[in-house]
Amino acid sequence: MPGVLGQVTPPEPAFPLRQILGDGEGKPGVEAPKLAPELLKKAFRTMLLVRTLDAKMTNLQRQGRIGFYGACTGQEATPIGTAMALEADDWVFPALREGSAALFRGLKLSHYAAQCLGNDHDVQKGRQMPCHYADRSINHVSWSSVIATQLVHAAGAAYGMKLNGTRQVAIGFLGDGATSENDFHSALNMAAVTKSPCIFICQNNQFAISVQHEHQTATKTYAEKALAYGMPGIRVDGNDILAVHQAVEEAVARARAGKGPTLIEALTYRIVPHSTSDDPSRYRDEDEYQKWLKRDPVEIFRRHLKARKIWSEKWETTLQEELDAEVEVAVKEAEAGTLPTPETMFYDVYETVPELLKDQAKVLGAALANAQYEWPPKGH
Ligand SMILES: Cc1ncc(C[n+]2csc(CCOP(=O)(O)OP(=O)(O)O)c2C)c(N)n1
Repeated sequence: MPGVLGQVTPPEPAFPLRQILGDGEGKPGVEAPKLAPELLKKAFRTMLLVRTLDAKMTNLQRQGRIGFYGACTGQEATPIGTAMALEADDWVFPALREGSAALFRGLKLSHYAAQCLGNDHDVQKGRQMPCHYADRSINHVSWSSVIATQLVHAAGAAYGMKLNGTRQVAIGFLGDGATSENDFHSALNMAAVTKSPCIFICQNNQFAISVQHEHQTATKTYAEKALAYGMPGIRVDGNDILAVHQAVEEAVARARAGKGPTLIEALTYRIVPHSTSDDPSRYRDEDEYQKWLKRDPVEIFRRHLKARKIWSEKWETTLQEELDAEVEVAVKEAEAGTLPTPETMFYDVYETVPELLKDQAKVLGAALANAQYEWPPKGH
C-alpha cells in the first residue's frame, strides 16, 4: 500500500500478547505447563518475599535509615519467571527492579539488606546506590545506574560465552525508557550480528519516571524493535509468571542452540512510585492505575496455585509470618554493620594497588588522624 511520499508502508507487525494464566483462571484454549509444585511454591515465596522487602525498605527510607529504594511491587512476575528458566551458571545483568531474580537464585537476605544500607556488611562496601545488588556466587552483576549500560555488558558477556563454547546465556534486563538509549542499539546490534546467547528482557512498566509510552517511542510495541536487529521479538504479559517463564525458556533454548539473541517485551505497569523520590499522582492516570491494580501478578499466580491445589490460606499465612520474621532478622544483622572506612575507597579497582594510590591512602589516613576525624560520622 503506498504511504506518505509514495513510500511503501510495511505490513503491521504482529506481536500478540502471550498469556497463559490470563487473570488467574487461565486463558481459554491455552494449557498451563505442569511445572513442579516445589518450583511454583519457590516462585510464589520469592514474590511474597520481595513484596515484604519492598514495604520494609520503603519504611526504612522514610525513617532515614537508607537513602533510596526502587520497589518492584507489581512487577514480580517478570524477574522471577525469568529466574525460573535459568541455570545456575547463567549470568544476569539487571536494571533497577530485578533484586527478586537474585533472591530466587540464592542472594542472601542479609546481603540484600546490607546492600540497601551500604555499610561494611555489603559485598560492594557501600559504593553503590541501594537496589544495585551484586553477587559473584550467583552471577548477578551490579547495575551501573546509567540507563542501558548493562545491555552492552550483557552482550559482551554473551559474546564471550559464545567464543568459549559454553552453554551459558546472559540476560540483559531493561526498562522501556532504556530503549531510547544508544547502548540499547549497540547491544542488540552486536548480539544479533555475533549471534550471541543474549536475551534482552524489557520490563515495559509504561513509565520512565514520568515519561509515558507515546513520548518514549512511535512504535506500537517494544517487541517489534527486534525486527530492526534481525532477531525474534516476543511480547508477553509481564504479570503472568507462567507466560514469562515460557517465553524466556523458548529464548534460552534458541540461545543455547547457537541461534542468537531474542528481545522479550514483558508488558506490566508500575503501580508503585518510580523510587522513594517520586510522586506518581502528579502524572499517572487514576483510572488506568485502578485497572492495573486488579491485575496483581501475585493474585493471578495465587489463583493458579489454588486451582492446582498447591495453595491454601493457612500455608500463605504461615509463610508470610516466616518471611516477616526473616526480613526483620536480616535487617537487624545488616544494621549491625558500620560505614566502611574512607581508606577503603582506594582498594578493589586494581588487583595490585598502584604506588600512587597507596601514597594517597597514606595522606588521607594522616589527614584524618590529625583532624581527629570522627568515623563513622555522627548519625550513622
Ligand atoms: C543515561 C541516564 N539518563 C537518565 C537517568 C535518570 N534516570 C534514572 S531511572 C530513569 C527512568 C528509567 O526508566 P525505565 O528504563 O523505563 O525503567 P523503570 O525505572 O521504569 O523500571 C531515568 C531517566 C539515568 N540514570 N541514566
